[in-house]
Amino acid sequence: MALDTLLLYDIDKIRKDFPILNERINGKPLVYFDNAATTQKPASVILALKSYYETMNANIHRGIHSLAEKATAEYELTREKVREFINSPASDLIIFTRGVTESVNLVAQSYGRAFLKAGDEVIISTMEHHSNIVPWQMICNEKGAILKVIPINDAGELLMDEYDTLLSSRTKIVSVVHVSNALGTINPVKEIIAKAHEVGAVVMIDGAQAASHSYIDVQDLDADFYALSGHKFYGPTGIGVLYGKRELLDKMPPYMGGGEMIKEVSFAKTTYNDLPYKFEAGTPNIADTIALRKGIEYMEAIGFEAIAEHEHVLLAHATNMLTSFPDVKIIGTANQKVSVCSFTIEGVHPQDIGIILDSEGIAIRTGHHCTQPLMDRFGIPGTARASFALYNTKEEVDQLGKGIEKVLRMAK
Ligand code: 7TS
Repeated sequence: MALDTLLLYDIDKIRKDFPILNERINGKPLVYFDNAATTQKPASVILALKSYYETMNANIHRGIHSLAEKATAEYELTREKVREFINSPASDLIIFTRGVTESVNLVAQSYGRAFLKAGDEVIISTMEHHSNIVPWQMICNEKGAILKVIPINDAGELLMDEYDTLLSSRTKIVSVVHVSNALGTINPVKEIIAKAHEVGAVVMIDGAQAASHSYIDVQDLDADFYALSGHKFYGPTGIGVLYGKRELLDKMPPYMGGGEMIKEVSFAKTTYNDLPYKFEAGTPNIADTIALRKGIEYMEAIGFEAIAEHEHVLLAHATNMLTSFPDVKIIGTANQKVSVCSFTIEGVHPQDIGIILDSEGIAIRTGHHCTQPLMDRFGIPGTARASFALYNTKEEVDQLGKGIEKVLRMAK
């Protein structure tokens, strides 16, 4: 057992829960440091997918036969689990989507199209993922609304004074990321929300990177909308969440039309279904939704405090290791950050770093991380990014250090 994690949890036992960690890449044991892109899945999640198709595959909310009832009950159990996970006041405020991308598009296309007018303002930040930029550009262009951007400092922290000056009675929507995927910065979203509410704006939070590191409390934050991607917190791909306040979701028109989202259809008129089904047109992603519950339960069984502490040990160790190389520069040095280390190496293209590390079995992400405006802010084309999860070890971070030594030998 790794010494530093002894007090937190049995890391060797945890690693056995993730079958993929036994893989060898280019003849070396896999060191998976691309967790901000997607986390690996515990066996319980994989088993839930398999057993859904083997024992209960049926379309939900429709049949009265036993299989359909079983599948529907399991699907709705995940909604209740997500409700508990983010402390939503009710489970019908949990809408299943494909992920954060779809959740942001849903709010922009439904709320934005219905309520934005020419001259209104939407505020985002410099560190947004493209999925929290482009949907707002699209609806602002359509409506003649204006997109404003909160700047950041060199550490990768939002300039809150500048945010104050951007806010006005013209601000209708603020949409910001809770935790930056490229920098690791944890943003003061509670304060951002409170300030937006003072001018009467609604706030959407992109929680894609927050959910794997901590409990989320949408009521404490007072978030109007909160978006999640299941695959980033140990669940399957293709299933995400949009939480919204009831008074907002009630007055929003549907995003997509079709089966499931209606009460009654005639050629003259359609009446829409109640929440959350009004926003869940068509056959949903049943298997992945059911398996998502197992991912949340997995994190709960370990405990969020233990996970956060473990990841902080890794972050501190990696930060020390990276700063020991004079040619390595960490991009993103916020006071409050999660276990994401973005870095550049003087004179080496990030892609070459990724290729050389891959030859050592180490999986990291290189490039702009779907945050091109953020990369422009730092005047770089991209970074190499190592992001750590609950199953990573200090020994693996040491291997990254050896990999970087190899990069410096080969590419310089
Ligand atoms: N927002 C943030 C902060 C993200 O990190 C991502 C995905 C998304 C939104 C989009 O999530 P999706 O599930 O809808 O695709 N981020 C990354 C990443 O950092 N590397 O690959 C995907």
